[in-house]
Order: sequence, then C-alpha cells, then structure tokens
Amino acid sequence: MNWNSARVRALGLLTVGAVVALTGCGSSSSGSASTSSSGSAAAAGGAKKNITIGFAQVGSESGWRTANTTSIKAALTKDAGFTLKFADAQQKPENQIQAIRSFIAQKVDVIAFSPVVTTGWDSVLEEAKAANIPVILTDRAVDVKDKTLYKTFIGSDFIEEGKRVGEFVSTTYGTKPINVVELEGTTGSAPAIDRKKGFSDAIASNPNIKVVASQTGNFTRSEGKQTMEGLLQSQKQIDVLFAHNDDMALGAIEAIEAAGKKPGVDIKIVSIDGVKDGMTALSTGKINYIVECNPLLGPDLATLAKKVVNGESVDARIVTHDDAFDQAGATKALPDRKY
Ligand code: GYE
Repeated sequence: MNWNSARVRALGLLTVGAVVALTGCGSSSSGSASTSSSGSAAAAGGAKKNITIGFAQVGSESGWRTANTTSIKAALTKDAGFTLKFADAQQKPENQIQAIRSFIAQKVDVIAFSPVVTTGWDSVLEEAKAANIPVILTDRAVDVKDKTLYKTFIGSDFIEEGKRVGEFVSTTYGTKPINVVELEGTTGSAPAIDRKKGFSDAIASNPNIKVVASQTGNFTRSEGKQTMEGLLQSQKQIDVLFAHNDDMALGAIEAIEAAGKKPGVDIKIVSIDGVKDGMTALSTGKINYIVECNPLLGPDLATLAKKVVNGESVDARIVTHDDAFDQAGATKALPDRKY
C-alpha cells in the first residue's frame, strides 16, 4: 500500500463502533460513533481561521521521533492555518507537564501531545479541561480515569505490533528451543508496555521459546548498545533479540559485532518502527524482521485539530495502519521510503 497516505481506521473503543478511514491529506469520513467537542469558534458560528496549537513532544530519542516531529511541523504551518508552539520534553514527563501548563497559560486553542509515560496526567488534563482547551493525544496513550479529558487519540496499536513480532518469532525460529532477549522501550511508556504484552501473548503457547532477559534500552541507540553489551556478557546463549524499536536494535548490532558475532545470523534480530536505518539493516541481513510503526501523523493531526477547535465530532480512537517487512520486502520498499 502507499506509504504516504497514512491509512487509518477507528477502533471500536468507548462509544465508537464505526470503522472509518482517514487519508494522509486529512479528509475523513466520520461515522455516527464519535465524541463531540464544543469549540469556541463553532459557538461563534464560523470556522476559526488561525488555530494556535501547543504540541508537547516526547524528545528526539529515535529516528521514529525525528520523522514524527518533521511530519507534525510540516503539517501545522501558517499556510495550513496554524500557529505551532512546539516543546521538546527530552523524554521527561515533568517537562511535558510544564509545557502543557504553559500552553494553558498562553490560552492556545488546542493542545496535542505524545505522553512520555502513561501515568500522571489527571491533574494537568483537568486544568486544560477547566480552561476549555481541547486535548488531542498523538502516538502514545495515557492512563486516566476520566476519558473525556481528551477528545481523541491517534496512533498505532502497539499490542498488535508486539503480537506480530511474536508470531513471526514463534513460527520462524520457535520450531526448536530458543533463548530470546528483549530490549524494552522507555519504562512506563505505552509502546514499551504494549509491545511487551503483545509479544509475550503471542509466544505464550510455544514451549520452545524462553525469554531469558528483558531490560530497558530507553528507545535510544546508545542505551540499546550498552544494555546489549551487558546481556552478551551475562547470557550464555542468545538466539533471538527482540528490540522494541529499530534504534535499540541498531545499537545492539554494534555491541554484537564488537563481541565478534554476526547480527542477523548468530543472533536473529526482530524490531519495530521501520525507519530508514532499520530498513537498511534489514535489507543487508543484520536485522531479520521489522513491524513498522507509522510516524507520519502530522496531516491527520491537522485535520483533527481543526475539527475539535470548530466543535465538530471526531472519533475517540484512530488507529494508524502498519505494515511488516522481511529482507526482500525492505529492499523493495527502501527506494520510496519517506523517512
Ligand atoms: O517506536 C520509538 C520512539 O512512541 C511509537 O517512540 C513511539 C516510539 C517509537 O522512541 O522509536
């Protein structure tokens, strides 16, 4: 399928029952199942011409994040009708809370953010609600009691991503006893929690697969390398590495090579994201399988932001489409890869 058009579908969560499709350029068909928002412009009877949006980004920990930031900045431009206030939280939830409070103080029209971790958001989101500023979640989920604290959540299904990796490992390598090590993403983040769960559910019925160690590499290349160095020393036998993102897999590849082993051969490697460097390593056989995670959320965020500010209804959950690649698939996809 065409990459550029981030095909997305809404999941049947909360009151949402309909499956709809949004295209990358932002047109949408919205079913009856949706949450509605009351924007001040709509109340005044017309669409708002310029929307001030505050975006609190996780950081710049990975190639995925860089592509995500680029997509958001390219979509939320003056020409498209936005004034973007962008904050980089450097992977610290407290920085994000501070950024959101400052957006509230500046009376932005809408706040969007990708929460570093799932917990700790109730108070600040209540403050946004009290100030009548709608909130959109992108990429990562929050764990809040009151689901009306945000209007919509757009991003991948991370449990499904982990499950697809687990199914691949089970059918491809799990035909004989294997030891697996796992490099987890940022502790407490939605993708780390969900990818671990999806993977573990998928391999649960295969007695050949043993996860011998599971440690965080914080979604970065340097920590992926460092953690893998430790695992190579502490583990007698590693057959498969599951990295929660490509950057940690790429760091681990350096550690594996430094230890005199062949990545992709002596130790099979599976990961998630599908960024260019990861896909290149896959096409040269150093990574064996990647489930992608679509970072190009900017155009759909622009559409959703306009809708919530103008009081139109939006789906409560929008799930982006992700493909999966083996070596041949990566080689074919690379020339057209957008990030
Ligand atoms: O997989 C990883 C990034 O939240 C989906 O965060 C995102 C993850 C992505 O650091 O590379």
